[in-house]
Amino acid sequence: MSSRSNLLHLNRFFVVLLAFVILYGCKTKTSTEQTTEQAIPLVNSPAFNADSAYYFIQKQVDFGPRVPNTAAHRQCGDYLVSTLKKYGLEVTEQQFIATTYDDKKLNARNIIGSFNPKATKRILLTSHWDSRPFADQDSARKDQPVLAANDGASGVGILLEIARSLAAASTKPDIGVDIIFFDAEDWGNSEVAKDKFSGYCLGSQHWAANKHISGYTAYFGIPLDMVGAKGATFLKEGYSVALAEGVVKTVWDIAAQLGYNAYFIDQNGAAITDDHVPVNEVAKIPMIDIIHTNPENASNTFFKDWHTTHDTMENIDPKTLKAVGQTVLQVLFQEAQPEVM
Ligand code: AHN
Ligand code: ZN
Repeated sequence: MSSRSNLLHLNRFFVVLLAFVILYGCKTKTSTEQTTEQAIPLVNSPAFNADSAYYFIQKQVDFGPRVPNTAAHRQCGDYLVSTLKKYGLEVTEQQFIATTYDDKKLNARNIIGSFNPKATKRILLTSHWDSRPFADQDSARKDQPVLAANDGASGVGILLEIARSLAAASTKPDIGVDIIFFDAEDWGNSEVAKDKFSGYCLGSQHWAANKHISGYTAYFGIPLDMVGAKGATFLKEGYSVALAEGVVKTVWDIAAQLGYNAYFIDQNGAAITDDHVPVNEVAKIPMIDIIHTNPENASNTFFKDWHTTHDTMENIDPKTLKAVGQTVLQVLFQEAQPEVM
């Protein structure tokens, strides 16, 4: 070997050594960052009362299916308005006529309750409160309405309990919270309806185009959809990850820190057309969906009794309500903290 090639080899040795030092340096830095991240302290938040949330679900189900243009729907809507008022939230009712994919006109009502209405930093929490008019996934009674204990009432029940618990908190979080119960979410039909939402999400589409306060915005938003089934799994929903990945990470990290990682699965799931999509696209508010979906190889996309007459109270598990309710409550109290840089 010539002395010139020896020199080259020596150079190469130093290049490799340098690369190793840099890589090792970076790796150490990464693991330090991860350690710091896990150490973000959870601030005190009230204990979420899952039995109370369960009671709020039962109350809705007791009206019967809350199908638009029925007495049960009107009565349940009135109950939601009076309950939000009872807990001191400022309530706005947004009445509108929704046109369904099969050209029916619905007397629809979005119900909005605001906690701390003057605060500038606001979090938007939503659920749909209507029941599906037809149990098309049922093996037998396909034209019956759905009782919608999970697909509707569960999210509303958790949000009513969050309203109650904000009102009762000894130290109120210094943040604004808007709870919207969207109407007419579930009159969809992905086989027949030709529009981009397959007939779903009529209330959220209306609100996104006609916000209850002009110029309204929020730091971010979260709908809760089918959040009460036993053993529910919440995968990271596709549109949420595409449109608001940082919010997904915040929420799933907090859930994991609270010990709810068996519910909030660290895995990407299907993209679901839901109330967060119009709010993201039209109202331009980053919004993620907490929705029960199963891994792609499972036999159902959603919970077992989805859009059947078996979507009843028997499937509602207070343990699931606790995991979701405590996580969302913790998110609110975390966001109320002043930023530490
Ligand atoms: C679709 O099936 C396309 N979206 C489901 C939205 C939904 C229905 N959420 C509750 N029920
Ligand atoms: Zn549904």
